[in-house]
Amino acid sequence: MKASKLLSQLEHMGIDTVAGVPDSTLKQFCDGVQCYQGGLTHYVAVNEGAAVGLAIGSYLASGKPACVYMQNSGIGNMVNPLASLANSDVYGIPMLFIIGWRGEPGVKDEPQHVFQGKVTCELLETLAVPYSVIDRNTTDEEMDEILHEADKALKHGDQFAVVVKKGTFEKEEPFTWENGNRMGREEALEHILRGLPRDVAVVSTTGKISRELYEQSREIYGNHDNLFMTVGGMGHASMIALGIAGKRADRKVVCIDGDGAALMHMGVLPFIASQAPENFYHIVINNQAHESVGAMPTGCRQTEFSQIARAAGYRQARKLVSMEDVDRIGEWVSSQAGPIMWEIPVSLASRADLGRPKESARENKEGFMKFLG
Ligand SMILES: Cc1ncc(C[n+]2csc(CCOP(=O)(O)OP(=O)(O)O)c2C)c(N)n1
Repeated sequence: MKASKLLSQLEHMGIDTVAGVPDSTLKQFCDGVQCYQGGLTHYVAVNEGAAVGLAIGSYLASGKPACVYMQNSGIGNMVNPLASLANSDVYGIPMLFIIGWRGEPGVKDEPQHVFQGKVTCELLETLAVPYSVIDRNTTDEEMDEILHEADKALKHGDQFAVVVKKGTFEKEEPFTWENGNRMGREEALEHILRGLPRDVAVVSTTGKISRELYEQSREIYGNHDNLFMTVGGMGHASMIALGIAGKRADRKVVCIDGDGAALMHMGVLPFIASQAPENFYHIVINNQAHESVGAMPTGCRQTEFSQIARAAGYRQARKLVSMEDVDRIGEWVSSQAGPIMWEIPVSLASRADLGRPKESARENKEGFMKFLG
């Protein structure tokens, strides 16, 4: 199936807005939205609940339903505005969901996708969202039939979901862009790890940042026991780090976040500042993109995380643009009290042969808890 064709079919159904958070299963769809020449308004939202909010507002203003796309892990973020606002027992706001299905039962996937994948269809049923599942064998006629059903639901003020299996969308012209930064992300992470004292606990965000830190930790330290990888729960790494820092005043805790993840639940920044944990350090690796799932730009490329952290009340916040400064992070962690944020602008590159954690998530949890002692 071609994303460009689906998008023009959506437009013919009267949909005028597309909002969502990118996903690797939907990479071609996301590229298609970026390159689409038609009349759709597109927002890359900060989280999936925000995308539902945009869809509601857009409908109120135009009377036209919106399409909301996401990875199935984003269903959790959208439940509240869907169940408490859009559902037909409340306002009855029509919208069409395009949901990438990671962790489909029977298909090997990473641990964070297994349970979410198992309950994806049940969750939609519980949320009273009728759905159809599509894959690479779905024919044009079948898709027309699905969109006909979707159209009926939308006309009725209801929602409808299309659940998309891996490999459904054909490769088309990919959307490419540059952010203008020169420092490589993995190189910056390597330099951070080399500089940090060995007893520092590191909590890393969802996506390739964790995978790169995993490989670099094993390379540099010979193990990765100091690393807790927030493999799912995107946007929650800093609260996990704060939870550790609050319990363990004897440990310094460094959260290594992504810009997309930091944007997802940004209210945590003033919260961290108000807790004022002296042993907490926050590094935001900023490539202005959701690089891990296909490098789609975030909807807020202009964001200066260090300025926001300063305004939120962090003790210090700085943007580090040279590797010499990145090399000093370890020294600053040792000598200066947190909360401190360092924002590091990096390029969009990543390694094609980047590995994934070899141990189970539980084994990694146990290794980390043993490290904390
Ligand atoms: C709630 C939720 N929505 C979407 C995803 C899919 N996802 C995994 S990593 C990622 C991108 C993370 O972007 P960023 O934090 O900027 O890090 P980068 O990949 O650019 O290094 C996305 C969108 C997810 N895991 N969870």
